[in-house]
Amino acid sequence: MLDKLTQKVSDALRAVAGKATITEKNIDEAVDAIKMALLEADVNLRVVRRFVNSTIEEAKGEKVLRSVDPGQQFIKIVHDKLVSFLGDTKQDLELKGPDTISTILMLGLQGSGKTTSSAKLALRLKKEGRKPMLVACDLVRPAAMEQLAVLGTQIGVPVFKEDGAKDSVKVYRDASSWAQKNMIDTMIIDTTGRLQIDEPMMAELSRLKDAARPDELLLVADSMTGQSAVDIAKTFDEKIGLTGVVLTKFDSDTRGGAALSLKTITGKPLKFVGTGEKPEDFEPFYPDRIAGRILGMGDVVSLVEKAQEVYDQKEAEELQKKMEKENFTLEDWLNQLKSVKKMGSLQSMIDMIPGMAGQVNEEDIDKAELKSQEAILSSMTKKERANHLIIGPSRRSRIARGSGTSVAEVARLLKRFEKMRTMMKKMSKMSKNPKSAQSMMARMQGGGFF
Ligand SMILES: Nc1nc2c(ncn2[C@@H]2O[C@H](COP(=O)(O)OP(=O)(O)O)[C@@H](O)[C@H]2O)c(=O)[nH]1
Ligand SMILES: [Mg+2]
Repeated sequence: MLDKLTQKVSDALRAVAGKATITEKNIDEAVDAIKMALLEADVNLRVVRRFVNSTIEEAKGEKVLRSVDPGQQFIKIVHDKLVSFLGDTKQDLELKGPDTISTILMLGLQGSGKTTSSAKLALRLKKEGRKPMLVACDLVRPAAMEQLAVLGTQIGVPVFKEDGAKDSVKVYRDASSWAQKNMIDTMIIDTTGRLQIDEPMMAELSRLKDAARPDELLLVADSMTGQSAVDIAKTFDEKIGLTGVVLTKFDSDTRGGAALSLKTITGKPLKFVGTGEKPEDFEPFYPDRIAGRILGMGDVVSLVEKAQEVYDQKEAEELQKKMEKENFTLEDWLNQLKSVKKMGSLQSMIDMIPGMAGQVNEEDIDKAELKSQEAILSSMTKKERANHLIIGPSRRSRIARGSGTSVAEVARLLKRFEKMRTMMKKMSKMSKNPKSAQSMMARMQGGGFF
């Protein structure tokens, strides 16, 4: 994902990263290299220009050139610019509450990934506790209805289709009454696409939009098509109106031109990315995470800074020693859980770790699980936390009762703890530096070890 772009941008940044002083010339050179990288990535020219001008202006300000660590400051500026071009923050769907039916219209050209994305979105909403249904309004190709039906069965979401139907508005209306009878709260409508934008398609989609009055109009666009994805989004927005974009095949997009240009050119947020062919391969679009990935270095510095607010250096060193000696205890684990909570969202932690950004989503981390872990650990006595080996069956059942969990959960936590200790030992051998030990800890937290 975005490999080519990352390579070029991180090369450019590396040239200034460690410098004790940087000159205007250094900045010009770095910005120039990034500009070339963006152009090669098929980023829209207007976007590139804007990026270059604003970065240079800010980077040449007093703050950077005179700062203690100008290289880092410069990287931060580039990072923040990228985030802003990618759309600043994650944009959620705006759906109604579960007592009213929300409607999502999926639009896009043939082959862009509409049908696949409809199913992916349905699966995601289902996991969030909604009751979605899929509506087959691509009436042009009979195979399209069948494809949706197969996907629906696969993910356990009902699919409404009318074989031989000619009018998508009628299909929508029938689906809508079926939805009401069946306590559905979200209708996801898969629509007709053509190889190219044409009037009949737009007219049909317009009619469907007027009938369905959707809460979300999502354009599904193929990221591999670069600028043409952006042009298509622009046209759809002008003709039909969009609330957001789903960028598919992001797994194969090495360049990132569409992702970087979309928001600036169309004004519409990227809401999701498709990252593979399976129904699970679908993620919300996090601008900061993507920016971090493009920079290719993870924001180790701010991770450390953030961690530093909570941990003082001594504590970190002690922790490191403990990890080395393998006497990391349950007590330490509990402290760790508490301090991660203090540090803010897990996601922001995960995203700052090099190599982890984008690989672990906060959604993948079971927050309830973290809570129950904390409950279990808190229900132990200090003595038990200092030495987990004394926790036999009767202690286990007392802890389970005290924490409102089960003996099996307590046993699982202890097992995990053993595994963690082994992992930690390995990791601490890899790095003798307490700061990186902290990031390892966070990494394990993100990786579901805690
Ligand atoms: N690698 C990858 N393939 C995708 C993704 N989304 C869709 N596809 C594939 O793209 C092709 C077209 O998808 P489809 O949903 O049928 O497109 P539609 O014509 O717009 O409905 C299929 O082979 C999908 O498996 C994605 O995010 N990543
Ligand atoms: Mg389709």
